[in-house]
Formats: sequence, C-alpha cells, structure tokens
Amino acid sequence: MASRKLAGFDEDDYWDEEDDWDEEDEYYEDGEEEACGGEEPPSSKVVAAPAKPKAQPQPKPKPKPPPPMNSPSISKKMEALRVGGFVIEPSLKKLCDQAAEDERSAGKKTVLSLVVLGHVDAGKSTTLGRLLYETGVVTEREVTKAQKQAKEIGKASFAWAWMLDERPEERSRGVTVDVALARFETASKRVTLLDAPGHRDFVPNMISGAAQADAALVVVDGSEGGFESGMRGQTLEHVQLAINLGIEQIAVVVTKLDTLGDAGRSESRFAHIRQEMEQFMVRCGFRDVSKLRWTIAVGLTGDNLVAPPTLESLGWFRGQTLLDTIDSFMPPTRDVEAPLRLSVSESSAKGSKNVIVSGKVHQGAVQVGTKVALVPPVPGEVGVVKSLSIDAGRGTPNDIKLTFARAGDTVEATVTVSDPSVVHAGSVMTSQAAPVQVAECFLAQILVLDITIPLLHGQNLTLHAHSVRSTGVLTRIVSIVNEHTGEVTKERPRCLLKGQSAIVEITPSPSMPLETFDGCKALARVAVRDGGKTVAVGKVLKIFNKAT
Ligand SMILES: Nc1nc2c(ncn2[C@@H]2O[C@H](COP(=O)(O)OP(=O)(O)OP(=O)(O)O)[C@@H](O)[C@H]2O)c(=O)[nH]1
Ligand SMILES: [Mg+2]
Repeated sequence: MASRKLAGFDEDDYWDEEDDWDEEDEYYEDGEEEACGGEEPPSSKVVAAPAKPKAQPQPKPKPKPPPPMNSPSISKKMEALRVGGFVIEPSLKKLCDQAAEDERSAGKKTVLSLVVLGHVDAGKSTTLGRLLYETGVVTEREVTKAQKQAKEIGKASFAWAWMLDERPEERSRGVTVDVALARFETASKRVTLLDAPGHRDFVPNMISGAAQADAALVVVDGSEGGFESGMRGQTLEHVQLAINLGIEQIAVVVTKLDTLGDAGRSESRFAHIRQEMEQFMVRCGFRDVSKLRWTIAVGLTGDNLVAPPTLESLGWFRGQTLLDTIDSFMPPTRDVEAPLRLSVSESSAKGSKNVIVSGKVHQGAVQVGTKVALVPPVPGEVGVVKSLSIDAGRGTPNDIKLTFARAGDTVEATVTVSDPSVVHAGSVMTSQAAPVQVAECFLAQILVLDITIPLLHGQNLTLHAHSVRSTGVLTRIVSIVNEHTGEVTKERPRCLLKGQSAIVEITPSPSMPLETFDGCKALARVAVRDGGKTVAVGKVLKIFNKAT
C-alpha cells in the first residue's frame, strides 16, 4: 500500500539575469501596446519588442487603460464565453443533485482537499504520518517496519515521516521532494491529504499541490530559532502562494513545542508565534485573521493530534486537536453546472488507446461515457471517459469505482483517446462543448512580492498555474494599479517594484491552458517565478489566442 505522489517538476533551471535595467532606455515605443491585445494575433514566439528607429517626435496617443476587472462589459463577455450555451447533461445533473441531497442528510461525510505547507523540516510529514496512524489508515506493522529501517540508516527520527515520504531519495535525505497523496476521515469529512515539500528547490511541486486544495495547514516549527528561520524561508513563500492561489481556509499548526521543556516557555512561545504570524498574514493579504485556526501538534508523541495533549509542558493548551481543526474546515462549493474543468496532476498511457489522468475537478461534472477534450493540444485530444475511480493509496486500499465525479472531487479517469502521449500533467480535461482556452498571451493583474531587482519589460519568467508550468516573457507593463480598487495610479511604468500591483501582459511559451478569473478561478491564478524565487502572483483577466 503506497501513498501516491503527484507528478512533480525537476529541480528548477531558471534563467537568471543580472540587473540590466538601463535608466536611459526608451521603454515603450508607439503602438507597442498592440502586442497581443490588438488586431494582430500574437506570435507564439513574442519576446521583448526589438528597438525601432526613432520616428519624428509626435504626440503619443494616450494609452487606453484596460477596463477594470469588474467592468460590466468584460464580465458580460466572459460570462457568455464561460457558459457558451453550455448546459449540463440532464442525467448527470440528476446524479449531482441526488449526491448533494445525500450529502445534506445526517451522517454523510463531505470531501475536503487539504494541503500541508511550511518550511523544510517543520514537521509536516511527521505530524501527518502520525495522524494517519492515529486515524487507523497506517497499521502498527507498517510503523514498526519503518522505525526499524529508519534506525538502520541513521534516520530514526524520520520514521513517522516515512508514512508519506516513500521514495528512496526522500528517505535517505530526510526531505520530502514531491507531494504525497493520502486519504483519511474526520467526523464529517473524507479528506484528500496533499503533503507538500518544504525545501525551496521543490516549490514548483508545492504550487501544484496547493492549487488543488480547499484548505491548508501551515506547519510552523515552534522550537528555538525554528520559527524565525522559516520566516526567512519557505513559511513566508508558501503562505504568500497559498493565499494568492485562492486558499481561504488556513490553520496554523505549531510543532516541536515539546523541545522547550517547561509549560511557561512553550505557552509564551505559542503566543509570540501567533502574534507574529497574524501580522504577517495581514501583510500577505489575508484580510480577516480572526478566521485563522490555531492548534499545536507533536508528531513524535502524538500529542494533540486526536486527543488533548498529555505532555505536562503542553497542559496549558485549550484549543482544538489537529483532527477537530481539520474537521472544522468548510467543504468546497460545488459548481456542477459549469463546463467541466479537471486539471491533470498526473498522467500515464495505458496501452495505445487509453490514458489515465488524475486530478481535481474544479468545476462541472463528468460521468462514464462522457465525451471530453484533453487540452492542450489545440483544439484538444477528444476522448471518451471509460472509467472513473478514487485510486488505491494510503486510506484507500482498493480502487473505488465511480459512475460520475463532480466539482470538489479528486479522481482518476481512464479516457480512450487516439494519442495518449500528448496528454500530460498540466493538461485540462474539459467539456468538449466549452473547452478551456489555451493562452498564447494573457493580461493579468499581479502583485509583486519581495524582490530586490525590479521586474522589467522583456524579462524572462517561469510561470505556474494549476498543474501547468511554462516559461514566458513579460511583454507589456500596462499600468500600476491600486491593489484593492483596481484604479490606475501610473500608466506604462518603466518597471515594477516590490509591493506594487500591476496590469501586465505575459506571453507564455509554450502556450498554457488557462481561464479568466471571471470564468474558473482555480485555472486563473498564476505564480510568476524567477531565479528560484516567486516574484509575483496574480489572476488572469483576459486571454489572447489565435481564435480571439
Ligand atoms: N521534537 C520534535 N521533533 C519533531 C516534531 N515534528 C517533527 N520533528 C522532527 O523534525 C524533523 C523533520 O520532520 P519532517 O516531518 O520530515 O519535516 P517536513 O516538514 O515534512 O520536512 P520537508 O517535507 O522536507 O519540508 C524530523 O527529524 C522529525 O522527527 C515535533 O513535534 N517535535
Ligand atoms: Mg515532509
């Protein structure tokens, strides 16, 4: 029995340009703003516009600011595009309605996708590995075997983490590399657990996990100096990404308080971390910190996982156990009447005619026998869904066959296609009648994170959205805007600095399956990275492709 790993990315190979910002450069040329959004469709090879010979000075036409995101004209167009006359199959609608009705009846559990985030070595896998044991998913035998083997290679303290870290390289290094997937249940939820890596080299894998989650546990190391090093590292980056990838439900789990000895020290440490984290979350855009959940956990002893702590030094804690904290998250809302969007996090060919894809259904629904498109390529590999299941793994010893799946579910689908090799992680399984768009260029509102070198027009970037990754070029900086109101404060700035919110145009290569924020939020959030760091996060406002 093995926990499944999401298909991950290799260690980054980022283009890293030293400061090439020339104060004297003429930045924009006349007409340049037509690059993607104008009459001409963009070339898929668009890069920074070449320098043109200077024309006679002429008054520059005033650039047309993009309509605000909530402009009625954009909303209407997007709504028309999103729905596109799409109507859910009546038989499928009936199945979804019945399932929703069943879920409302007493005693039925709802689904929840939960990602576990935090700095390297914070104790994520140890805490969750132990929780799998406490909830009966992992057996005593498995634990004893792992403890024996971990001791043999001098990694005894990682035995609980091995319940999720199953790859040989993860075990020998004591570091999670790829997102591990397991399932367990709380009183009211069937939880799909995504244990993300904390090491900075594997942030792209973490993004793919977080993009599928309805809620997040942010695990913070409470030991002396542990919290502080996380705040200089991936606690910071993970929280910024989680919030901007749209995760609204977050619980902070403080681990390793057992290392502080007496109750006074651990209690004041918890209070200190809580205060610091609350201030930090507000700075990251988490509006209402009263909605944050707080708990403590000691994975090694099992304290406060499913029952209140028994360690004397933690006797002061009066909050919820970890299991009850998870149980208190709200289930995802299920928009089943929208066109199907399943982002593929893993894909493998089965014979010459079938492909097995797994991932989260972000919106819509699908049943066995449905014709679907797998995008890209454009216009999409069309296939028929042969089977649907919740695949075997930790918490699901055998495949669970399904007749249909709906928004909120994480499933595996076998699809009969003509060429399984063109489908991969990052593809989207979509309704044939209203397929996802493939962006050759897009307009986004981004928030620039903690950068030291300004973001420049023409800069090469790495782009992440749902499970897809691409490279791209910042082809236009349209304007700087007020983050909250969308009001333009500066048009066509020369560069973007830390903390600024801006409307930009990005040209990915290869093109990416994306949606606008008005269409399907889960496929409209982008993370922009450069030099192994996340430099900006944002949402897609408009997509340009050859068909536009
Ligand atoms: N004392 C103490 N040690 C802990 C606790 N939780 C985890 N550890 C130890 O911390 C180390 C790292 O634990 P992991 O669970 O691998 O940490 P992680 O956050 O999953 O690390 P990555 O996935 O690589 O980012 C191991 O040696 C654990 O035994 C805790 O509550 N108390
Ligand atoms: Mg881990």
